[in-house]
Amino acid sequence: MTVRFGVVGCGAIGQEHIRRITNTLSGGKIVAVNDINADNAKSVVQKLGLDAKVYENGHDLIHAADVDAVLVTCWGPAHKEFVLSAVQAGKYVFCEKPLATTADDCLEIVAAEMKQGKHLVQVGFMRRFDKGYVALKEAISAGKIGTPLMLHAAHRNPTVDARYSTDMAINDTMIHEIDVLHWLLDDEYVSAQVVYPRKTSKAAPHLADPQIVLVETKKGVRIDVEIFVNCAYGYDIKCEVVGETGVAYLPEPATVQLRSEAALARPILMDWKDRFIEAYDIELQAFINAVSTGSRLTGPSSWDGYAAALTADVCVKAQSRPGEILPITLKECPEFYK
Ligand code: NAD
Ligand code: ISE
Repeated sequence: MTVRFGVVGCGAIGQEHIRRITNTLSGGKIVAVNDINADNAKSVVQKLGLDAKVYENGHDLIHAADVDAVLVTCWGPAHKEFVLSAVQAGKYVFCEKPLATTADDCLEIVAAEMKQGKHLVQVGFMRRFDKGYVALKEAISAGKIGTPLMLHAAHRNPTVDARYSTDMAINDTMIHEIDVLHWLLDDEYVSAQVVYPRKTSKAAPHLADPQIVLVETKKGVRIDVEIFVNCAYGYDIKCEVVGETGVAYLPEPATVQLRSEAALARPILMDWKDRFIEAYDIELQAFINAVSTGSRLTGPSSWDGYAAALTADVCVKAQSRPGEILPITLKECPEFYK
């Protein structure tokens, strides 16, 4: 069965996903698009030569009889409205991160999904599908470094636009680490603390950059995450797990090593679109495969969306109380999501 997609939000990542479903992946087709800015939706249809209907209203798109699954790629604050509407209509939905901007809104989605009695939601935390993180998890689970004790991570963007605010370092950027690191360690977070190093002169006056978030897990692993979104030199993602008998590193992306002009060099990617291109393909292909065969979705669930949102809420609170350690208390995970 071909999965017929309706897309809400045709901006940067919406267009990326539309392109990959249309040109790269198998088993999916874009049949409907919507954007609050109708010109965006129309121009995507034209630009990509889609045979898709443009809807003025996202809810009409969700309820269209020929839409099997909804791709929510509009801006974060509108995610809840469309995910909830899709779930209530009994439709599958792939939602870009964050699932919703507050933990309570995520719980509303969780409740609606459990009421349907079926797993309908996958959240776009694509790093769980990245081959590097998968290999790292396998190495840790196989005991190659013994019991994990510490984890050092960095999330560096070359630059951000003027609208990027201090809290976005957590709920837009570090939210990827929040999701992937506890999955990697098979653990849960119990506390968070934020400290601020010297500020880069490249950041806008309103933005604290870089930041360091220190998190502790239930098993006692200490995690430090550096978020540096005006690092200037590239899009660089680091993860190093220190165990009792060894250290495991997230592999670097495969770029060509050059010996030239008296230097040994390897290029560094500049854009998230390129850094995780394969992971985006794999996560969406997994979604399409599950929907078309009616099997259970394998990607991050709405519960994972809730866990990330709650953790992000605490980290954002910790930003305004530098140095203070704040508790992270998740609700008990329902059997439905285990
Ligand atoms: P963007 O600003 O480029 O695009 C957002 C689009 O949504 C715009 O075209 C806007 O007009 C539209 N929109 C806003 N409100 C809407 C509404 N109520 N109804 C319909 N359309 C609406 O942003 P983006 O970079 O594409 O980000 C979109 C989402 O994807 C965000 O939640 C972001 O966090 C996420 N994202 C995820 C990744 C990742 O690595 N997984 C990368 C980038 C963005
Ligand atoms: C963006 O929304 C993403 O999700 C990228 O992966 C992240 O690196 C960037 O900081 C965010 O703004």
